[in-house]
Amino acid sequence: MSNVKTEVQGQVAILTISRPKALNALNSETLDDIKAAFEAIDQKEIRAVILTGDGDKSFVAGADIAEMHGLNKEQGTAFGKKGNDVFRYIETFPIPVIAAVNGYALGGGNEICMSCDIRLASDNAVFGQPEAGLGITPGFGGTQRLARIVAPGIAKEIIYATKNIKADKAKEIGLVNEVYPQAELMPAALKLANKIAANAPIAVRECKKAINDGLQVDMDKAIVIEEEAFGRCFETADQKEGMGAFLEKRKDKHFINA
Ligand code: DAK
Repeated sequence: MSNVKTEVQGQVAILTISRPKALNALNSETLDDIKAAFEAIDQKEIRAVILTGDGDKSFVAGADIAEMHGLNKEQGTAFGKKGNDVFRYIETFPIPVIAAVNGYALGGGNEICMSCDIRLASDNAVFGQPEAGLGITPGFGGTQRLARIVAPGIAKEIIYATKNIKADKAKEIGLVNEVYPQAELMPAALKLANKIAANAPIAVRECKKAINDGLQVDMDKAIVIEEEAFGRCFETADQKEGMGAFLEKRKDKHFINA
């Protein structure tokens, strides 16, 4: 049985990591289940994905400490690679992914939400990288993504001092976009996902790729990435539809993902 539940609401897929006995901690099986759940998404129909955790206490309480405890160097490296592959798969998934962080997002939990495009949080969410206190470094991209999302000095304080931060502070430092009362988190995530889904899907995918790829290179190369993405949009029916609707003063637009 999978530790990830998938629900489809219109053009939005909701993936819920569900391993309640360990506060949704990521063991190898759950990492495989997350990858499988993303692979099963119908990329023609679905236009936005929401990733959340089961229950109202924890998004993901980290990588599974019980599983990691007895690993040797080779096994530790293999476990880290498995997690990194899954997280990179999410980061480069063509469709935008919103993390709805509904409680603890510690260690691998913070790292998986940082692989998503946008983070929304409930007011009980707690973010942190406790690894240094466990005798390890963050292993699923935490040292790299946190320092790119928030100021490097803030990332260093969170990682070196294993300083957990609450939702409001996470918003203040730009780690999350918005904070909601627990009951309002999923409605807000769905509202945002539907707003994304209403736009031209190929254009949205091109935006995701251009932003992600452009951040890895210098501005001259980044601008070329954008020019090429912009050009490709003119091969699509959706560009004709989007601009046609404006010129015809039509409110209803029918993007066909082509
Ligand atoms: N792993 C395994 N089990 C966990 C867990 C985790 N990360 N977090 C919680 N659980 C389990 C608890 O053991 C407990 O199980 P039972 O005792 O009931 O069997 C159950 O979930 C409920 O937890 P608590 O009783 O502790 O609940 P509390 O409300 O008292 O506390 C808490 C909630 C989230 C503050 C606490 O559970 C906690 O501190 N959990 C650990 C958080 C943590 O340190 N997470 C970071 C894990 S390290 C790498 C790749 C990846 C990583 C590192 C290296 N390479 C190999 C390169 C990533 C590392 C991490 O993520």
